[in-house]
Amino acid sequence: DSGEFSWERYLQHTGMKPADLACFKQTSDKIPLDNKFEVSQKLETTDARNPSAISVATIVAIQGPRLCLRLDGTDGCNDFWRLCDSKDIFPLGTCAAHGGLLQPPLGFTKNVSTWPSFLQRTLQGGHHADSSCFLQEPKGPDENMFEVGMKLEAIDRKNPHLICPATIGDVDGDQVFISFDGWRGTFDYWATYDSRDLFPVGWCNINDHPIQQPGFKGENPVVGEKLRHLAEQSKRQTRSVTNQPEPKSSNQKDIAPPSAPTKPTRR
Ligand code: MLZ
Repeated sequence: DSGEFSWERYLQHTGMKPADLACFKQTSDKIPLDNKFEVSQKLETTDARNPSAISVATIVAIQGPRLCLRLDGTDGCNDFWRLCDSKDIFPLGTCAAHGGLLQPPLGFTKNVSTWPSFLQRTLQGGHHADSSCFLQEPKGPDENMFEVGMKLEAIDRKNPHLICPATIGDVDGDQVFISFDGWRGTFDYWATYDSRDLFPVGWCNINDHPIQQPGFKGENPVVGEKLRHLAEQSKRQTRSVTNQPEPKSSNQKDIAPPSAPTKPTRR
């Protein structure tokens, strides 16, 4: 159940600070991105698994400013997400206008020799996303300003439809280690500081995109101590004010601590 996560309470409970908007290659944490795309529209995109090739894709789902794309001629096992202000999506015709050829995608389900006729048919069917839908990608910061311990929202690359609360676990040059709160390292990864997969705290809320609850696994020793203290404190206050039995553990959901900051290994 992702609807009830509150950054405000969570930051208060954990005593940790969000990374500033200036750290991110995202436009705003106050103004939503204007996603004018619609499901079933077609566009050109770099193939997520073969980034040197440009192919035709159809928008199969939309979540806030994010588009779920399926390369035409593939079976839907390799759908991928792009922001509506991604530099990797283009109006149909862009490739040809630059003298390029649209490539058959990895995982093309038909014989490659049929690609030219398939392409012709696919371009005739369906409606094309108008060029006015495509937004300029933000410039992003010139240098890595993230610091260990800063909170953010990040795409779970193993479940790329999900955006989850995370913490900067390590910084190494232009790389940041994204550690998902409460998942004991299972989903953590290194990213460049200007990755489009990283968002400032509050981005999901402002952009009408669901955000996941932190997990319940693992424990950060420092933050954990602080959490226990806060939890004890609020329990005592609740009991002395209301003289009621201990609050139910549902409160604890908001204060799942981040996973242990074990030194990550780079892959
Ligand atoms: N269904 C999965 C989702 C985990 C998502 C974690 N994101 C950091 C699970 O429960 O394992």
